[in-house]
Amino acid sequence: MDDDRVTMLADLDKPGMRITLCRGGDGGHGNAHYKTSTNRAPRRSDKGWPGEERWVWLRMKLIADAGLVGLPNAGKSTFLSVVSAARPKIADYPFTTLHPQLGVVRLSMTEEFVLADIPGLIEGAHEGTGLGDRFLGHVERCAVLLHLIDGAAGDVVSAWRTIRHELAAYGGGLDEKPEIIALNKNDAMTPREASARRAALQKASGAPVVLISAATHQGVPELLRMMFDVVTRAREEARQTPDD
Ligand SMILES: Nc1nc2c(ncn2[C@@H]2O[C@H](COP(=O)(O)OP(=O)(O)OP(=O)(O)O)[C@@H](O)[C@H]2O)c(=O)[nH]1
Ligand SMILES: [Mg+2]
Repeated sequence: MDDDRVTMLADLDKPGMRITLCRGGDGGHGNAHYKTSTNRAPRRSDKGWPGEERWVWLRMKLIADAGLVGLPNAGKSTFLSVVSAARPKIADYPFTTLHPQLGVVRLSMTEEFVLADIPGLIEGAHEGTGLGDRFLGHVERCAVLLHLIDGAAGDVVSAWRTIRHELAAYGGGLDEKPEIIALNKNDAMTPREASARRAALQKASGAPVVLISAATHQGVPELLRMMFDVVTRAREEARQTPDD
């Protein structure tokens, strides 16, 4: 970004991309440059001219294939720790995760994708409540969002709506990204609670809801397969769209 923090100068989103932001100066010529057969010890030298200077703002966006979103305590970091070798901090209080974390999910020898875990969002995050929404930039480049909902924490529909609202308020196309909704902590719900909450969520979202338990791994392999399918499709589309 330019000094105004609004104008984008470049988006370096592919490996190896380069841009020139400032031209270097000219070091000038030393006296050896002016040496001739008749003037073998010239007194002349030139100073050259200075290089360009400017202020720019660098903003990092993690490049992950899939991103985890949800309220604090939904089990995002637990999920990441179960499906990858990443070892994020996990605890039963909100805002355990303070920084985004990446993990590589390996489904087979040839199938893998990168998953990003970000701090939890709460209502008003787009206005700075909680840790705010500044970490959402790290899931802007994801092909799919996994929206985790704590099934054991009461009103699952309002939990889902709160996050959807924050995604929309953040902008950046986050609310148009493919979303997979997973109701987590199945092990902590009675079967009756689980099916009622799942049905309510499906009705509210108009989309299928996967029932999982990050703790017992129940439903997790199937969910990873669903995520990988979306990632694969996005990769194929990216390959077919030539860069301009
Ligand atoms: N019973 C049960 N507990 C779970 C499950 N998944 C996570 N938990 C617990 O839920 C609590 C929160 O888990 P985290 O993974 O830290 O949640 P988070 O979404 O990363 O939370 P923040 O980083 O604060 O946004 C921890 O005590 C976990 O042990 C699950 O499937 N079943
Ligand atoms: Mg966490």
